[in-house]
Amino acid sequence: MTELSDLGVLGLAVMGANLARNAARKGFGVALYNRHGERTDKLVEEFGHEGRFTATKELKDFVAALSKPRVIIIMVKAGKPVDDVIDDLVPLLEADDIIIDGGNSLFTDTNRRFDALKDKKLRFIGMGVSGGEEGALEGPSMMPGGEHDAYRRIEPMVTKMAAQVDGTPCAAYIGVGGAGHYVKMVHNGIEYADMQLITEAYDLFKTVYGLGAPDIADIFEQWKSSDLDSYLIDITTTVLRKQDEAAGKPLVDLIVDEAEQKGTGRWTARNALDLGVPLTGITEAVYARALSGQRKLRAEAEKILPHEAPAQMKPSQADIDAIREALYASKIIAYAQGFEQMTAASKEYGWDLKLGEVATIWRGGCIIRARFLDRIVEAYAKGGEIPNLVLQDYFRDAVLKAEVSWRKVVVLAVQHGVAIPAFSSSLSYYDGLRRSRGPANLLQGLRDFFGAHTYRRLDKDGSFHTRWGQDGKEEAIK
Ligand code: NBP
Repeated sequence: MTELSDLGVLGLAVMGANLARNAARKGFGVALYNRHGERTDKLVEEFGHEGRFTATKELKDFVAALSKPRVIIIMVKAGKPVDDVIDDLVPLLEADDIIIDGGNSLFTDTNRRFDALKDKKLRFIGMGVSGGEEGALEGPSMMPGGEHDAYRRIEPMVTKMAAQVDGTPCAAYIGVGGAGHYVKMVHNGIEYADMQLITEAYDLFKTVYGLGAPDIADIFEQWKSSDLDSYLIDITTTVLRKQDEAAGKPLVDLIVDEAEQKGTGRWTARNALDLGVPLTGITEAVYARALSGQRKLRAEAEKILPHEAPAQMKPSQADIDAIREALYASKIIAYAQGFEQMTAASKEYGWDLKLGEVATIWRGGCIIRARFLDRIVEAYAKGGEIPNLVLQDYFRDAVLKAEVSWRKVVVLAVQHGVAIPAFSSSLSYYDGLRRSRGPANLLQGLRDFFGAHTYRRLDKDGSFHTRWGQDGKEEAIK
């Protein structure tokens, strides 16, 4: 009789196949199943020598190949496929078996599945997995949410499979229900902002200074030894350097300028609206992708609304440094907003998120891994509530240091007609944040004028309404 497997992986496209290989390489026996069996065959054919795999073609054989209580990771397309797979699995499972959804599911779907499976005495873990194809194989960042004792059972496996930074695994229990998928969603939102900021810096070098991709790659290379050092900055240099040999041009110049999105950025922005958290950086990044998708409209608009190309000059080192500082300050804002959103969500949904641990497990394996995350870990290690990271010493000093450059770069872009929604909205947010008295007093007056919505006063307690269109007298509202 073949030995039972420690783990089942269902769904063997890029992520599932690589997670299965990761687990097998770490010594776990892995049962494999995919709806279309060809993927299973291919995996075993190419990588079967890497560990102890049990390939199955029927779901009942897959379940029977697992030691009890069973642990199954499903890695299928988010949405209905996850529900379909769970519906097929449930009749074959027994009390206390664990289903882990490792895909990018919407956290509210995870909450729903968690409750439904709890009623059936099954354990459900919604686990965010970040790191893409390579991370899944070499060690991703893993964000599991569900019942804590269910997590305890998978902890030895998950912490072994995860990336390790300074001996610490990039996996930690996040919270009940959909907490793990929520944190992964915000991770992806931050990833949207990070990438948008990189493309805005690229556009400034390209459009204002007329640099070609290889020269811009050299600048990003320089930045790898700065506070900006991160996986995304690193791969930016590689993408910019890639030549299309046949065309004799940088590949990036041949790629269509339409960004696609699978939804996690949009979900993050939508949830921030629900929570009332100002999430300008990530939201602008989502809108920028939407505008990029209107390619035909943009081509039409360019003809009707022509813009003179800026006179291009070579950037000085000071110009390059200014863009780096503007990028860094805007990045701080995007992270501060994302962490503020998780703080609000933790209260709203009763999760008790440990944000220092979240920053810790994002230091390796995941797409936003960066030197910068150590600073966030340090800020949370001091203890106490952090209403906004920008007010913490390190980040305050960094934005203050960058402020002059940040303004200069935003002005430069505006003067030259280069769209920099993430740079400029981050600066506007910063300017709004650091003023104890903003202009919403007028807004409240207007709301009271047309809708009798009332306002509060600085000099008196209570709510008030002015009879603007009648006798102009103010009345106190009980
Ligand atoms: P995909 O998201 O492309 O999904 C393909 C897999 O889903 C295949 O195994 C496919 O089976 C299976 N599937 C579908 Br589609 N409908 C199914 C159904 N009704 N029943 C059973 N299986 C079904 O795969 P992926 O890119 O590996 O991503 C998997 C998950 O991980 C997704 O949620 C994704 O968002 C998330 N994720 C992806 C990345 C990344 O870098 N790609 C990173 C982090 C997280 P088939 O072969 O039979 O069609």
